[in-house]
Amino acid sequence: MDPTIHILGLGNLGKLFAHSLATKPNPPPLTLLLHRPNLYEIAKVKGLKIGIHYDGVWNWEGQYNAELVCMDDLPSPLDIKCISNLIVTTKSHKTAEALSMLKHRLTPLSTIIFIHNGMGVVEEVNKRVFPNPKERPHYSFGIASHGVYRTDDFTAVFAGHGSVIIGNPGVGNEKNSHGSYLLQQVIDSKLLGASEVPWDEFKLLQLQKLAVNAVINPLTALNDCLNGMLVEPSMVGGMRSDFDGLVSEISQVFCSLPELQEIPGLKERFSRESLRSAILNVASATSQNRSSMLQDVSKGSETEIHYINGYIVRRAQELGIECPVNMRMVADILAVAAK
Ligand code: KPL
Repeated sequence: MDPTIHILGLGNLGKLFAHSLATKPNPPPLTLLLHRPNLYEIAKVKGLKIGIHYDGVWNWEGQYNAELVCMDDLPSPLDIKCISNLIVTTKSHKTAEALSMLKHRLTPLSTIIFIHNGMGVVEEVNKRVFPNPKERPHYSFGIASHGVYRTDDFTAVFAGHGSVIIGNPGVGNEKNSHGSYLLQQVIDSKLLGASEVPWDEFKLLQLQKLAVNAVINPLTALNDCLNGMLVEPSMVGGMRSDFDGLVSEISQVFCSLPELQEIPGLKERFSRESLRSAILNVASATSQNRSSMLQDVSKGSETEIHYINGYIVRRAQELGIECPVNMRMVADILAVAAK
């Protein structure tokens, strides 16, 4: 098997993953897949370097062990070798489109780790890119709770140390050995603080992360504040009541999801109190960070709202549950983004 790890998406998390893998002892060969031709040109001229600022130190490791591929310049599919290991860190709304450009290089023997905010992306990838289940690569998933913000195209600040939790779907809680090389490389790169959990537990943690993003991201984007504002006693009244409304709606939806009813402890995990403390813990650990949605809104970029609060609203509608605060967050973020 080709040990090269490809990374698709050189946003904040893509940079952090590239940096973490490239600076581990015995780094794997890395290929960063750039799909913006202007970025590709800059990297070609200046050499590909990724800088991450963390713990008060500017970590600039010089030239990375990476080969650059511009997807716009890809030769015909027959000339291209297959990708065995792929980490996808594109934004939720860009993932299906970006993967469709790599479809001819992915086989059922390839492993993809999807790292993104929100839910509903894989369903879209299956529908648009791999409609035939027999042609699908093996999918694994990662939940990243690190706070990272962009300084320029190739540099970022690692503002809040969180973790990466990996889930690899197997049968029930049995481990699936497919993709173990890629998962191990990620787990071994200490900076990422990555660990694997059983699949049922992963599904709960994925929803918990969705709840974190569904509260922190729109509230910080609409109120133009750092994540830490959510743990401040001075949090303004409107923001506080939206916080409470979101937590209460999300708790009701998650506790009613039919696919989770067999998992023991569901109601306790997604009680209002548990969700509230999980959200406040992340807001406190990433207090100095500007959430990804605030960064998107400030840059005038498309946000991931359809995959975060939008996903919760869609699931609530299927279940006949009212979610007025989540609906308002979707509408308000779309309105701010349209300005
Ligand atoms: O995932 C994040 C995001 O900004 O999207 C958190 C964890 C809230 C960190 O800012």
